[in-house]
Amino acid sequence: MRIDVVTIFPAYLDPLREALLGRAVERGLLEIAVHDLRRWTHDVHQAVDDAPYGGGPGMVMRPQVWGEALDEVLPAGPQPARLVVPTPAGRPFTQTTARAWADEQRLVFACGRYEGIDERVLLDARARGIEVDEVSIGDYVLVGGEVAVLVMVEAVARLLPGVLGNPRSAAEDSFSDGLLEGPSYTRPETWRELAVPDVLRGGNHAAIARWRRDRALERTRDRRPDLLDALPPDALDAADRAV
Ligand code: 6GU
Repeated sequence: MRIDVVTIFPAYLDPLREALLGRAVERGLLEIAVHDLRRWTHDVHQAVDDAPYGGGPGMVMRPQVWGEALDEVLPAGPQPARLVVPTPAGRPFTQTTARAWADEQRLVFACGRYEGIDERVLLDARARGIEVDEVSIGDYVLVGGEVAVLVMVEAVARLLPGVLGNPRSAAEDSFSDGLLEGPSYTRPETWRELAVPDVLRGGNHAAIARWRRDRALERTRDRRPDLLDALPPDALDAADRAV
């Protein structure tokens, strides 16, 4: 997969070169290019924003600059990229979104600052056949899209083949079965007088699976009852319902 990010703060995306993602880039599993939006300005002040039509607070990012940037960064032709625009006014980004994007060849992220990007930039991209997703990473407001891009790229990249050491980590994590993951333990058996649950130390794999499922159900009911309500009707069996 290739990922392009256009931003006025390229250094904000430096963490994409660290740790798991950095290793994925080094191993050629993922290609990341970060572009400074100001490259596509023409005036001495390298202005990227202007006052909003209709008045109001804040500034809007100018269409000409974004238009030229996307003309260059979005590949034209047979294998189109998906354009992602992070915004608190977007559709929710979820694990389902991450899984869908992990199948793409190319993702281009357009980071807005201020009050957002002139709407015509997105209309123009869509008119040229590009799929545009405006997405939010949660119900709070960030200063710009950069941190949201870090979140989304990490969520997508760990799903790419070979990025995680053990593919079961992605297959079995929270949300894969619609539930939150329960607690985990490692050695020592007792720490500060707290013991690891007995069932995890016995070798009864069916009992361990049942215990984990029960803890996941309890935790989901406590912290995210909305997830239980959203499960398909056949997701819980009689044993699950007894928890
Ligand atoms: Cl994707 N962008 C910004 N600027 N703020 C957000 C967000 C995105 N998601 C939640 N808040």
